[in-house]
Amino acid sequence: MSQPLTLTHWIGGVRREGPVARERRNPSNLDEVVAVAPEAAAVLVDEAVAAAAAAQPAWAEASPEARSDILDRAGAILFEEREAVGRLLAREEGKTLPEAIGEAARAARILKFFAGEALRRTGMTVDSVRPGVDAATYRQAVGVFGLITPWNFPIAIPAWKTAPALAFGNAVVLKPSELTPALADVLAQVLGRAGLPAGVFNLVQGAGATGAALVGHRGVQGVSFTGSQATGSAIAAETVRRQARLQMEMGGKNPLVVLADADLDLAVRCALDGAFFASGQRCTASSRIIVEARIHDAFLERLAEAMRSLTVGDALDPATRIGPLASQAQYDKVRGYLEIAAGEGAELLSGPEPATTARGWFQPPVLLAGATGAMRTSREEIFGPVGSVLRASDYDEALTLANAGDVGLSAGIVTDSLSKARHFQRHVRTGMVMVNLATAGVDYHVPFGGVAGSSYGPREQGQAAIEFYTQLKTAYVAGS
Ligand code: UN1
Repeated sequence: MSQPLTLTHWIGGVRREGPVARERRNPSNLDEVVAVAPEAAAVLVDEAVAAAAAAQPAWAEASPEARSDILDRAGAILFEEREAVGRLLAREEGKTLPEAIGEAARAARILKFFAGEALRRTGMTVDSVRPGVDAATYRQAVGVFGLITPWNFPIAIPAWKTAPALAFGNAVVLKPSELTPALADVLAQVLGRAGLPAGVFNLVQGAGATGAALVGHRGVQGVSFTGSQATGSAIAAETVRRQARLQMEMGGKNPLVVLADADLDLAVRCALDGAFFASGQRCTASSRIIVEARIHDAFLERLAEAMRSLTVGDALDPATRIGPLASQAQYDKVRGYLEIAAGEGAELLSGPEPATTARGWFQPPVLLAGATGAMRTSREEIFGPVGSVLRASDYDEALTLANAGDVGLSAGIVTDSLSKARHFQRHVRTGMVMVNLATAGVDYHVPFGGVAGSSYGPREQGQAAIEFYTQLKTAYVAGS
């Protein structure tokens, strides 16, 4: 067992302590304290925003090459140290070690991708309708961004919001989830070691009140948030009131459609990955598995059998395929939904009991067989290793079921039919669609986001990130 980390805020390049100490325990072993983090009061948020505002103009005026080099170095450092960072991530959040190392590597690659994007802050020239006049657009930095990030991707999501903000000349104040302070601290350290000027990136640790102080701060020109719909609504009200930019991602209820002509082994792999890996704690998780009636029973049997072979246990144990849930709140929520499912008439098929005696938030994977679209567990995000299995008489009904509900992040279809795959791709109501792939596990260099209640504002990641993190200026020049 390692010694607990004593964490701080980072303001203006300096470690700052805070009065409240919050313990974060390892969800695989509640006897282990991973980190102790402070809580930023509003006055510290003020200081962080002031530090960001002071540092931002020089950062925006720096050569894009300087911004690119720093992000590239940060990516290289993080990639080099991905195993140690992944270990810490597994202990702090509960992802299995390969998943955790994968996330650290992904965060590194995001930093490197945006190192390239820093050199591509392009505009366009337009023929003015007036002779003798040139018209052009420029992209400029916006100012200070407040970033509010969740615990389920504790370094990848902070990286994918921070990297484009910095690449395009903005400064950042990050408020990570209070459940994963140590991974946010890793990002702060890596950026500092890469040579980021003091104040360009600031970190305030804390829970909801710290986030609210940041979102409501008049010195913050834009807010990017990933988390729950309830918090998202409150953030939207506040940012619209003071006309700040806003980008939000608030989860999904993602369907994976399995058609009768599917390669069933592939379909089982997609369903296992989508529904259960990362303990189902992904906004892109396949929480609704919609199966064509002709193969429903055969598929369910194979899926249940494969699920029973997934070892549930300590995130650091190499045999583990499903780590713990991240917290007691998450555990209680998932258990509550399992009771609701039983009450609504679903049949609960459970995976193996945990292969450990340690105290942790272990939840075996569960399939909810005989689920219908009307059940709460088919409509509400559970955020745990739980997959509802719904029967559809044919493709058309499967598509109708897939499109039910008021969110639309990711969707998948497993089929050998090109025409049905193409139809699904065009008609499913989501921001991301996967053919013969799981709904979760996205690339780091293409746009990410959903429709309806899943997302708000411009897309995150890839080349689309420039929309949110820059503002356009249109210039007219008359000459002779
Ligand atoms: C993925 O599926 O690879 O919070 C990423 C989440 C998403 C990220 C999912 N914003 O789960």
